[in-house]
Amino acid sequence: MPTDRRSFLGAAALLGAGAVSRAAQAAVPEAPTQASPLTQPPLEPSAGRPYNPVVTLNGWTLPFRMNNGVKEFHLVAEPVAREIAPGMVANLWGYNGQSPGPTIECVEGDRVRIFVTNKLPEHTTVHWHGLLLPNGMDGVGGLTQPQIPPGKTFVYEFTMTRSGSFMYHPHADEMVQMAMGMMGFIVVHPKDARKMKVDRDWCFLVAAYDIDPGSATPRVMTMTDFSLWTWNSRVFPGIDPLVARTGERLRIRMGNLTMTNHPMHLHGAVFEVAGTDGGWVPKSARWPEVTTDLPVGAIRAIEFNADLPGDWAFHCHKSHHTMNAMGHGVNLPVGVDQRDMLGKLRRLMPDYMPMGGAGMAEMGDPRMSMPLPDNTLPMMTGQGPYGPIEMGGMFTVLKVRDDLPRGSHADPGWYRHPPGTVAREWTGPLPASVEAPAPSMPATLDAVKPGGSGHGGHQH
Ligand SMILES: [Cu+2]
Repeated sequence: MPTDRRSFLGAAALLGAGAVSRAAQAAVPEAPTQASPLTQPPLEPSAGRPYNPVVTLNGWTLPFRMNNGVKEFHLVAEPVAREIAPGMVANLWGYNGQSPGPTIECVEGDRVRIFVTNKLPEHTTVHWHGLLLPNGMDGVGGLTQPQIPPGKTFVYEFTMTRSGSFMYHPHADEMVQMAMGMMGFIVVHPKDARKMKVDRDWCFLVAAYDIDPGSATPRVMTMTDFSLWTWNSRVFPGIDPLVARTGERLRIRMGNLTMTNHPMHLHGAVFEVAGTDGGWVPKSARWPEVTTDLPVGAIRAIEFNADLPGDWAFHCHKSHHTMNAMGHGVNLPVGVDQRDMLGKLRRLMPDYMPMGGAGMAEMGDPRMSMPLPDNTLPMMTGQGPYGPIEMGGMFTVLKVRDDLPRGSHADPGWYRHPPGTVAREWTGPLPASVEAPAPSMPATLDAVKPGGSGHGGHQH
């Protein structure tokens, strides 16, 4: 019987991404699902060549089974309920219980067979972004295969020809299916475990959702004005910290499936882009960075040494991407003294709370918290050891510690700064303010307007 199964699977694979018959269903591997939105411990390889497994930020890795030397995986495309951060759950589409789907992890040279069951209300496919594979396995609906109808299982089979960082997502009704959260990471480790070796290796995908406060389903037609900027479908303070031990070599692999770029900025370390979805970057072609742009539809794998202990911010540098559900139509009354209006407004709206006259920092203070609609998140939030962090969206903390147990991924809590090393109020004398000397340039300049009658050729 097992021989029959194996030979049938071989035949199914030769047919390409074809529907699996009922006889083959019996041989389809289990499709584990994940209930937790928290970062799961790395999945040590159960068979095949050894590797140092990745940690999927607020995610998990899909277990595989060996079948005659082929690594078999089973993805189930389905509607999921994803906790974006404590206090908000979104109705998304994903794989195996979560959005993003589980990370698929294997080794250069591995033969893989990936079963995809469609439990969505519409057809789908899976495209393996960045992998070099036979054209019929590329997962572009209509072009390289028929779409996978609801209720059907297709099988993809190919060889992982190169190591690196890749991703999977549908190539069928893409605008809807990616806006709903269908995506996952693929990590292919080098055959030689000594090559590109790091001590810790994280991965995540960047996605944007437009979910109205009080609702739970993304508006899939949105093109630019998203309300939630997520890493692995999580926002700060729901994004777990990245934990490392001083002296370790670290890698963070980031993929962008939003419709805009993200300048990713890391404090407390200098990194190099060591890989893209095109492969590893030769050492001679790298340069030092503290911010790197993560373009649309691309992956950047950054590497650095954790030299400095501390709690180091790691975030997108677009300040609107480190905010949660914003009302972009709100007028920010910086510089407006609202005190004299207060009496008049309170007569109309007894609960009216004037905010923003001195900036918006007070919105990060939980004592100033206003009632929010159900199932939404404060725009600026998070409490640190010294007060409100006033962030949201694409923000987390790299926690580097001298005393972290080797291999531990547990959150060590806030950094304890050595005495005398924290910025503090200056209580000594201050110099009297002096006026800067006036510039020596003439106060007025005679400007000559270009153009005029001599430029008859220009029509405006
Ligand atoms: Cu961004």
